[in-house]
Order: sequence, then C-alpha cells, then structure tokens
Amino acid sequence: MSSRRDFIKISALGVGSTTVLASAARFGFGSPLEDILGLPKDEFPSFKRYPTYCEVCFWKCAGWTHVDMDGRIRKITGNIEDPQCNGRLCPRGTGGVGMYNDKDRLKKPLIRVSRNGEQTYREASWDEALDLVAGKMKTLAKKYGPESMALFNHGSSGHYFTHLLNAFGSGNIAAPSYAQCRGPREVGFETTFGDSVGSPEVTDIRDTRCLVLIGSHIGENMHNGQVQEMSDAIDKGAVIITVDPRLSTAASKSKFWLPIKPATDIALLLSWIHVLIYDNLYNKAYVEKYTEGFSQLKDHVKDMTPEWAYGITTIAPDVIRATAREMADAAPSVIVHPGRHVTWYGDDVQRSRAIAILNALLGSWGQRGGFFFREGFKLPDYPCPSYPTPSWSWKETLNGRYPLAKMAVTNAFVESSIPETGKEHIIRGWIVSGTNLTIAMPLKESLMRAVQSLELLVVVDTMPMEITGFADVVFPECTYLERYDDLRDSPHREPTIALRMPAAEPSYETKPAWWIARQLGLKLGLDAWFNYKDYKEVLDWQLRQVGSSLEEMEKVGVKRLKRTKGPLYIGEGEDYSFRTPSGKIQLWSKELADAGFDAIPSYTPHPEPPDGYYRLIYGRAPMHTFSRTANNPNLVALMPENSVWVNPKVAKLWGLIKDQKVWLKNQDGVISTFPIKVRITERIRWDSVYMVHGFGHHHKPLTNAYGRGVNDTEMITRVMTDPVMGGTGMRGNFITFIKEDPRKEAIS
Ligand SMILES: Nc1nc2c(c(=O)[nH]1)N[C@H]1C(S)=C(S)[C@@H](COP(=O)(O)OP(=O)(O)OC[C@H]3O[C@@H](n4cnc5c(=O)[nH]c(N)nc54)[C@H](O)[C@@H]3O)O[C@H]1N2
Ligand SMILES: Nc1nc2c(c(=O)[nH]1)N[C@H]1C(S)=C(S)[C@@H](COP(=O)(O)OP(=O)(O)OC[C@H]3O[C@@H](n4cnc5c(=O)[nH]c(N)nc54)[C@H](O)[C@@H]3O)O[C@H]1N2
Ligand code: SF4
Ligand SMILES: [Mo]
Repeated sequence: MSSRRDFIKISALGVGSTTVLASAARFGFGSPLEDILGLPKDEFPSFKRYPTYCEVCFWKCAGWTHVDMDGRIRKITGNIEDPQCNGRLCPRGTGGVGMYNDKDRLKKPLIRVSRNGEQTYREASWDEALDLVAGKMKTLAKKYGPESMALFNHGSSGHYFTHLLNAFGSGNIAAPSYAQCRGPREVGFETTFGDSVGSPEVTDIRDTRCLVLIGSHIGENMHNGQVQEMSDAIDKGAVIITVDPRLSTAASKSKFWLPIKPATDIALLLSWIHVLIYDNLYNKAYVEKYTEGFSQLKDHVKDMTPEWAYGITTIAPDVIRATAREMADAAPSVIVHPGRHVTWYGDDVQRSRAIAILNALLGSWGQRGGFFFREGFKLPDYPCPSYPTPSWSWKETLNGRYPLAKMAVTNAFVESSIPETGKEHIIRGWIVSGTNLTIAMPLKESLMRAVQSLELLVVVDTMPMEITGFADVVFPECTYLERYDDLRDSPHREPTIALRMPAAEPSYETKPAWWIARQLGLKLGLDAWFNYKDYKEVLDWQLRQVGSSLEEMEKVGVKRLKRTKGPLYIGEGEDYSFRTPSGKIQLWSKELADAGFDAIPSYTPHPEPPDGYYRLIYGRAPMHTFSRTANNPNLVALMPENSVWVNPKVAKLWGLIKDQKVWLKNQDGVISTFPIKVRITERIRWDSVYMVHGFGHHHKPLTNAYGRGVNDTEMITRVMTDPVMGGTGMRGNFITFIKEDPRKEAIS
C-alpha cells in the first residue's frame, strides 16, 4: 500500500524541485518519483507498470499504474506521450491510488430489506442482485414500457449502461455534467459558431497572448493540460485578465484582476463589446468575412458604455477600456475563456453567448492562440443489432420547455419521476452510475420526492456515497485501476487513443461496469447486444479495425495519430463555412430569436443579498474532485475539510475569528448540517462568501469525509433555471452566520 508519507513526499518534492517543472509547479504539480529523485529507473526493478487513464476527473490524463512485486498498486504516473497531461498528473491523479486503497469502499452487492420494520441492507451474491434488478426492469417494461427506465451517469461507466438501456428500448439518459455544468456554454457557442467547446476545451492556451478568465479558475480547476498551457503562456509573457469576485489562484497570477460584483458579468461583457466596436478595436477583416448581424450588435450595445457597466459591476471604466485594449492588442491570439461549470444565474446561455460574441469580434475562433479545430479518432462500434426505437424520449420530459437543450436535462427527469406532477411520460426506475446526485443536483426536495416515488433505484458506485443510501440495490464497481474500460478517444489538436487496463484484480467482490451491464443484458434476453465474454474482445476488435491491437496498446498506453481532417486554424483570408444555418458566425442569433429568446444578450439584474446575508459562491480545490475524492485517504491528508472565506470587514462586523466554527443559514431558513471553519481573507469581496464544493458529507460509512465542512448543495435551495436549455443556476443563494450550535438552542 502507498503510505501517506510516500505521498506527501511526492508532492512536497514536486514543488520547485526541478527546473523542468518550475512553471507547472506554480500550480502544485507533482512529477514521477524517479525524475524528482534523479534515480535510475531500475531502482525499482520489481515494479511492473500498466497503462491507464485517470478517472479522478474527466480530463482523463493517460498514465501508468505501478505495481510492486507483491502485486500491490503503489503509485500512478503520467504518460509522457499523452498530449492531455504531457507525462504529469495533478495531485488528484497522483492521489488516485487512494481510491483503490480506501477501506470504506463498497465491497459486495447490497439489497434493501426490511427487518423488524426497519429498512436495512443485506449483502447478496451478484447473481441474486442482478436477478432482482433484471426482474424489476422486466416488470416495469411490461407495465409502463421500457422508456420508464432512465439512467443518470458521469464517467466511464455511463457508456455500458447507456448501451444496456438503448438495447432495452429507452433513450432516457442524463448527466449532471450537462444541466449542472457545461450545457449553457455548449448552447451559447453552438448558436454563435455552430460548434461546441467540448472536452478537452479547444482553447489554444499554449500559444495565446491574452487569456481572459470569466470566473473560470484554472489552477484550482486543475484540468491538467489547460493548467500546464496557462503556466507556459505566463512564462512566454501572455497577459492574463481574471474576472472573479474572489482573488483566485489564476487572479493572483494575472496582470488584471477585476473583482466583479457577482451576477453582473453580462454587463461587463457588453461594455467590452461596446469598447471594441466604438473604439474601433475589433478585427474588421474577420468580422466582415465571417460574421453576420454586426449592425444589430452595434446598435444594441450603443449605450452600454464602461460608465454604464461601472454602475452595475463596480469595475472602473478605465479598467474596462484598458483590458479591452489588451485583448485587441493580442488579437487574434486571444481567448475569452468559455469556462466550464457555467450554470450560475439562469441567464447562462446568454452570458456564454456574450463571451462567444466577444471572441468573434476579436477574431479568435479558428486562430492560433485563440480556438483551434479539434480532431478525434472515431473507433468503429463493436457489431451488434440496431437499437429498438423508443416510443418517447427525453425530449418529451421537457414538455415544450428548454427548446435548445441538446441533451437530456437531469432536473426534467427528476420532475418526470414524480407521478403527482401529472406528466404524460413518467419515469419509474433509475440506474445511477458514477454520479452522487444528492450532492451534484440542487433542489433536494424534488429529488427526494422523485426518489421516494420510484419503483426501482439501482446505484452503481465504488463508494458508499449518499446516493447509495437510497438504492434498492447497490452494485459495487471496482476502481478504474482494476478494470478495462473503453478506449479514450477524446479529440484534441491531434487525435489520440489511450488504454485503461487493470493493474490488479478487482478487490473484494467488486466488478467492472461493463460486466454488470452485460450480466443485466443477458438476464434481460438482450444477448445479441452483448456478444462477447470479456471487454478485452471488444477493445481488441476495435483496435484491429484501425491497424493496432490490444497487445500493442498494453505496451504503449497512448497512441498518437495524424490529423486527416484539415488544419488546426483557418488560413489567412481563407473562405470558411461555419456550421451555423447560414455558414456565418451569428452575432445576432436567428435560432434564439425563432425560439423566442433574445437574439443578442442583454443584462438583467439579479436579486441582491438581503441585509446581513452574503452571496454563496463556490468552486474547486486543486486536491479534490467534487465529492468523489472527499473520502480518499491520500487527498484527505492534503485537505480534510472546506472553509468559508469571509472578508475581514464582514468578520469584524460579526466578531468572527480565524478558524472559528460557524453554521450557515440560507435565505429560506435552511441551516447547514455541520459547522464550517472561518477563513478571514481580503481575497473575497465583502458581499460574498466562498467555499469549495464537495464537502459536508452526512453518510457515516464515509469515515474520512463524514461531518467535515459544509455541503454547498445543501444551502442551494433557490435555483434559477435557464429557459433556453434548462441549466440550474445555483449562485442566487444568500447565507448568514450562526455562531452557536443551532441544535443546542433548539434543545434548551
Ligand atoms: N453545489 C454544487 N453542485 C454542483 C457543482 C458545484 O460546484 N456545486 N458542480 C457541478 C458539476 S461542474 C458537475 S460536472 C457535477 C458532477 O457531479 P457528479 O457527477 O455527481 O460528480 P461526483 O461528485 O464526482 O460524483 C461521482 C460519483 O461517482 C462515484 N465514482 C467514482 N469513481 C467511480 C467509478 O469508477 N465507477 C462508478 N460507478 N462510480 C464512481 C463517486 O463515488 C461519486 O459517488 O456536479 C455539479 N453540481
Ligand atoms: N481540482 C478540481 N478541478 C476540477 C474539478 C474538480 O472537482 N476539482 N472539476 C472539473 C469540472 S467538472 C468543472 S465543470 C470545472 C469547473 O471549473 P470552472 O469552470 O473554472 O468553475 P466555475 O464554477 O465556473 O468557477 C468558479 C469560480 O467562479 C467564481 N465566481 C463565482 N461567482 C462569480 C460571478 O458571478 N462572476 C464571476 N466572474 N466569477 C464568479 C468563483 O469565485 C470561483 O473562483 O472544474 C474542473 N476541474
Ligand atoms: S487532471 Fe488530474 S484528476 Fe483530472 S484526469 Fe488529469 S490527473 Fe486525473
Ligand atoms: Mo463539471
């Protein structure tokens, strides 16, 4: 087992200990132990290594799992051939061994039973648990049709259960990574450029001369390749402009930090557009050749001067002008970053549109140092019959709302799972895999009503996370270090494929998701869709179609391929047709207008915190991924709990002192289950408080995570839903402090 000491040694040495790593270490990167210590590679002659790609977050860095002579997984390092990580993992990726070692892992299938009138779980054999689920799925299909089954997923396991449900006759598949994360951004960019930003993002940070971050907190948001590229760009003299009510790590490396009043970004963006147009700073050749709707845009922003925006955003007019000029000076090698988690205030598609429009005026889409054209490698699908056509799909759960949603909306599924809402199409059973819905989704009340209404709830997870406590049946998946999974084929500057293979046998009685889905498929009579015994057969078949093999990939882990679909950028003056209805970039969007929305973004004010309350904003910490790492012993050692960031002015007003524990209460009277430590810092505006998402677990089996800090989701009871695509804006909640234990008061 990797001990805590080993791990801490790795990260401590990783900071600034080698010149090669100097810049990446700025953001806390570790590096292969051998490199840091300068040891010959055969210092660990008994270590074997197996290729993998990381599952600690969805950047999916490719790496190697190292196993000692006793077959124990000891460490994970990056694969130097992988353009998504360049041989370096972030602290979470290095700490991934903790997911394997976690003593609280799910170990056996569990079935909910009633004992002496009380519900509990009992351990079951795989066969019994699978039979139970398949039997219930058959009953639901007979009673209500196969469409009554839905899947909520995130991560690698999603594909196998998607395949299962598609073969079963349901297309009802949703992920919080859309309506609670990047959905509005994809719609905002698609309606402008005809293309989404995707993952990894198509931002050409490597060669940029100016990077503008609107909230997006790269450096705490540790998406590996992006962080490395940003660090290199800083070394090459790129100007960083960060707009954030909090002095984020990125803001601290920036030439300009704009501590904006939260919820007012659209006003700033419109005033930047105003300056670019009315000060003649925009890229005229690009705009003339590739865009349409310029004159409407010009009219629209006529009065949206920096002076106008100052009154709304608190950012001084000269700063707005100076930063607009920096962008124009760097254009087209400039990126106004689209962000990733963008479900903030319910007008998020429009904010993303404003960001896209700004990029269009600067001419950065399709340009070096702006946005590149990605290319992926499409692996052929393993042969199977075509899927049956469902009689209704996720679109029907929208009931005519969210017309531009391109994927299922989790919150609409939740509503459709509550029969009393009187919907025509009702969902009766869920499979939940790789997503801890109770922490990922706001609106706990409707989530709980849905959970109580379901006739079947199956959870597939590696850990006893909160959502598992609601399941009828829990299937324990083995960790990513113990299994084969689909080849990673995410598009990037060059296409690559990466393999994940097991470095050890699955611990306890855990199984890979592909196996679980296949067993259910066989029990449901869907054999034709699962025509293999081992997923290795699927991978080898796919690889052989493209001139490789599993044997080759097991040696190299990553294979880089040549681009075949054209260059990374648009050539100078080249004709180019965007994938919009007219082939031009839409500064004025017909698609939005036709659907009844603003064709050009406008600023609308949002509610302000009442007296004595502060806006709750949240984000990431470099050493954790949402709630998925909250119990990981290696990462808990680095950061055991979150704290609430409070401005000194506010701390003084409330008489708060450093590290004091307080409870939080929100505008609807909801009080946090646990207290949280106060961090007093000038790095946050006085009107807001900040905390890292993913803490405050209330599930006791999570022995490292239980009761540590506050769960931000618990405090988010007001949600502003984006009418364009259904994203749940979560930053309109206000909290105040309670200094004494509120439960004690209630008792006395
Ligand atoms: N309040 C609030 N809500 C948010 C956010 C926020 O910042 N604040 N962020 C939003 C964003 S950006 C996103 S993308 C979503 C993410 O939300 P989720 O998709 O729910 O992400 P995680 O919290 O990582 O939950 C992942 C679950 O997967 C399990 N898991 C880990 N590895 C495996 C595996 O190999 N197999 C299986 N089957 N399960 C595994 C974990 O134990 C955990 O239960 O949350 C969104 N919700
Ligand atoms: N270490 C780590 N890295 C991660 C993840 C993780 O869990 N851990 N998750 C990954 C995922 S799935 C996602 S989606 C991304 C999310 O990462 P980002 O897209 O970077 O996250 P955001 O939530 O948009 O940004 C959070 C920042 O927004 C600021 N902010 C809050 N309100 C406002 C506002 O009104 N205006 C402005 N301008 N700023 C505001 C906060 O102070 C904070 O610094 O991170 C990814 N990377
Ligand atoms: S960024 Fe870190 S956690 Fe995410 S995939 Fe890469 S190494 Fe893993
Ligand atoms: Mo996300």
